[in-house]
Amino acid sequence: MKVIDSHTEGEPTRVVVSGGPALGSGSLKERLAQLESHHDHFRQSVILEPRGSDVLVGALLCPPVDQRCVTGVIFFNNTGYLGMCGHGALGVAKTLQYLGMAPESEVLIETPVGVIKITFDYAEGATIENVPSYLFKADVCLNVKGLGEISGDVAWGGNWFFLTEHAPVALVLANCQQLTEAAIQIKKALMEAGVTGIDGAVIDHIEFFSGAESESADSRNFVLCPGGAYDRSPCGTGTSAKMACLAAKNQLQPGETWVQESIIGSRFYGSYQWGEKGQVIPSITGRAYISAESSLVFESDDPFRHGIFSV
Ligand code: PYC
Repeated sequence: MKVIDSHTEGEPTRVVVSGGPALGSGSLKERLAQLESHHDHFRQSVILEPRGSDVLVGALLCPPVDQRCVTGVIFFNNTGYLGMCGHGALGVAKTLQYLGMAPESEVLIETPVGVIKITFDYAEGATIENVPSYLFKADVCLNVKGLGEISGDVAWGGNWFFLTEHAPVALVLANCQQLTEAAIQIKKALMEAGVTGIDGAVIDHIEFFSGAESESADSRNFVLCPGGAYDRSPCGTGTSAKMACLAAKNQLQPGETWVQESIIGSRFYGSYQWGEKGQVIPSITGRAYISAESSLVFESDDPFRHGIFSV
């Protein structure tokens, strides 16, 4: 199995270029379902230790249904599948460029939640135009163990987010453990209170915000991903969800730049245009770097060829 590893502003992506399972010719949503029900060991063996890690996001390239797209992409992580992944799409963009699969300065890729436009900007990396994003529930009040009463917004940015400024400690790397524990308690409180996204969708990303460390950024975030790892990048779908909230509250105008700083100090540059029905079309610019080009080997007598499972 051939893979290309990259990181986008610190967050790693592993693109499976060849050797993945055959998933038929259905829609990307159907192929994701096929992957999940019949080939989940593929995801586990690529992402889990000893070949991967909890931080890694995988991206399986497959033929697109929409012929305008250069490829289809299914994103996955240590616990399951992601409809969309912003840093991952920027990692895919860099990989396509590296492989010579992006001959134009603008290409489209197809994900299970929609088509993503990538624009290559050689100074700044690449820009993705994300799926339509929106604020779903504003000022949701929660009683959270260890935090007490807090409030935040529920928004869609390609994944479901709970966004809050009520972090228990400063958003610095040294506090990652406390931030992770607090985010897990928020996730539990959301479940207990029955707060969900549309159609009962689980809110599986928790995002804390504070002022930025750098004067030239607008905000700093800490994002807990569904598998329990925090995002080293400012999170593309999380920044999209944030801009959707700011737009709905008239705090960010269309075309205005929003500089989102991550917990490690890396940055995404975001902006949006209004889409249909009060939704926004976010654009996220960030840099990705290739870190490895390799073959994954699965020996038949390797007891951990499908990964090491934590209970
Ligand atoms: O950049 O959208 C993102 C993302 C989601 C999970 C990890 N990164």
